[in-house]
Amino acid sequence: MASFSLILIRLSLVAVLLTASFCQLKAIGVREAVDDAVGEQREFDYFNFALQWPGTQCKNTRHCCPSNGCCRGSNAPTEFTIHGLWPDYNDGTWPSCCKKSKFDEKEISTLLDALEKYWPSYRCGSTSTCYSGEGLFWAHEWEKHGTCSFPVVRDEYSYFSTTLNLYFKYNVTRVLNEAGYLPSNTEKYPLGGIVSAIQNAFHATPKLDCSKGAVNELHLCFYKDFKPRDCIIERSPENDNYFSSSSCPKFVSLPVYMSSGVDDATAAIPWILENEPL
Ligand code: U2P
Repeated sequence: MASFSLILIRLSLVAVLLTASFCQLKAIGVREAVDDAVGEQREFDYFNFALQWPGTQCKNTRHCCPSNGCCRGSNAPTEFTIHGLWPDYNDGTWPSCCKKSKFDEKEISTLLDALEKYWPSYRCGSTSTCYSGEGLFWAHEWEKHGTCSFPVVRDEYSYFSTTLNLYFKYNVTRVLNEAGYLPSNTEKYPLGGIVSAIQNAFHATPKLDCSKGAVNELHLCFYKDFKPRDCIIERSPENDNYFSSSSCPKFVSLPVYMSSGVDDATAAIPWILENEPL
């Protein structure tokens, strides 16, 4: 009888030990699955190429520093510049911070001149990144969006060179200028006319965003093979249920860039604020 009880106790001990190790294994498995889920978001559906209009971006510049594109005086941008190439989903959402790939400026050293000119930041200070803490505007765009453009764009260099190539191939500023939409602080242009000019040139519908009636951003959209496609537009009754632009009225302005009065941004500027958030 005593030996029978001993066997029972031993069996229970083995059962307890087995259950404990099973639970431990399961816990590890769950943590790994969660980690995997963070790294592996569903593949994106299309590219949203976001361009910024400097005249609007620089209207409210209060802080200057060498890295702020608004503070370049006569060298400031006068054409649309790049905000980012964003892999998006058709349902209006987007993946972000997909692969743990820290931004490394050395990888794009040959592109830096072009990036300074065509992909400037319009803020002072650093911006949050997914993996490098605070960093450059480019670090933010690569880590948040670029890492999600896999498998079409596979590395940092390709992300920036592909985006620059798109920028040169689809020259939105030239199309608008040729259609008579020139930067002006007095004119208002029909939103429908601007959209039509882009549609005629690229055979796809862009999306515009405005700030206080001024064009702030213009987005072009592309299939994964970089053929133009329509952007996803939230239709609004104010715009005759036609051209979206969540934030644009029927008539919009394209403000002229106004220099912040600083020709040499490295000169003594009393209001440098390096940590202004994006
Ligand atoms: O539109 C406001 C901010 O939301 C982010 N955004 C918007 C649309 C989209 O398709 N993907 C996307 O990320 C942008 O954030 P950012 O890249 O500037 O961090 C945009 O500024």
